[in-house]
Amino acid sequence: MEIKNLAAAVVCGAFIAGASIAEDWDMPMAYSATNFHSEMGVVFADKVRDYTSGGINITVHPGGSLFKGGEIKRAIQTGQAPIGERFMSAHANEAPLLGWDNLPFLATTYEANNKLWAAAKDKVNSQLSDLNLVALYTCPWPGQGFYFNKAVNSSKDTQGVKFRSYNSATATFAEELGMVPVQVEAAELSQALATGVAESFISSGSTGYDRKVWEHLSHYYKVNAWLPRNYVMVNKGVWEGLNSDMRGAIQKAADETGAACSAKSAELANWYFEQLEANGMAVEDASPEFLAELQAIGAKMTSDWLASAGADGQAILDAYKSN
Ligand code: PCA
Repeated sequence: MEIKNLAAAVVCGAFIAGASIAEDWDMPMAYSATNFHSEMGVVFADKVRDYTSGGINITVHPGGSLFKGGEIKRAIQTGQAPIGERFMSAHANEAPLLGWDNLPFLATTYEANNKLWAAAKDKVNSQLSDLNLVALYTCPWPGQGFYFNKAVNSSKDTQGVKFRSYNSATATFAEELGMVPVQVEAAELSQALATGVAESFISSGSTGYDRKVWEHLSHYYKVNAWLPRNYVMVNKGVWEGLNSDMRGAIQKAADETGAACSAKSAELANWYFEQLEANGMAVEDASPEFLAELQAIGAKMTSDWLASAGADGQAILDAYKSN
C-alpha cells in the first residue's frame, strides 16, 4: 500500500476519505488471463478505480502468477494480499459448507444457480467471516461435464482412468466411477494431460477451451452436473478498515461485475462447445446408462455433503427448495 497523493491532499488542506489517500491492491486470480473470470476481474478493478475516484488501485494478476490457485485464499486470510479470487468449493475440505455449489444435478441452469446462491449467501458469508474473509462478488462457471480420451458409455469404460480433480468432491466422484483422482490446478492442466498424469477430468467447456485440451483428449460429455462459482474475496480486516463510502463504492463495483460476469458465463457456454467441436472433439450428451450412474453417485455426494455441512447445509437446501 502506498500513499500517492498525500502532498496534493495537504495542499488542498483536507483529507477527504477515499479521495486523498490512494492504496494499491494486488489481486491474485487463479485462471488464465483470457478467461472471462479474469477479464471480469479487470472490469472490476477499473470500476473500483472509477467509483473510489482513484482511491483503490487494483492490479489483477491472473493465471496463478502472483499466488498459485491453491495458495490464494491463505494469502488473503493472512493479509499477504488484500484481495483475490478463487474457486469457492476448493475450500470445502476446510469448510464443508463452501461446497454448496458442488451438489450434482441440483441447480443446473443459471437461474436455478442464482436461486441456490440466494439461499446459501448468508450462511456462506458467515462461514467466510470465520475465515477472516469477505466475499465481494461470485460468478458461476458454465455447467460441468466430463472430458475423456475415448468414448465412454458407462463406468465400465472409466475403471482405472487417471482423473484430474479440482476439489475433494470431484475426487470422490471419480473414485465412485473407479477412476484414480489427482488434484491439479487449471493452470497446470495442459501439462498434466501432456505428461499422462491425468487423462480425464470434469469441468466446463471454458477450461477445456482455455487449456486447448483437444491436443490430448477427444470426447466431452455435457453432463451439466453443477455450475460452481469463483468468488472475489477481501481480507476482513482490510475491509473493516475502509470507511463506509469506500466500502459502498467497492460493493457497487462488485455487484455490477458479478451480474456482468454471470451474464458473460451464460453467453459463452455454448460458444465453448462450438470451439471444442471446431478443434475436433466430439461434444455429446452422456448416454442414459452413464447419466443414471452419475445421478446415483450424485445422490450419495449430496447426502455426504449434508452429513459434513450439518444443519446449515440442510437449511440451504430447504430454503432453495421452498422458493
Ligand atoms: N473450470 C475450473 C473450475 C470449474 C471450471 O469450469 C477448473 O476446471 O479448474
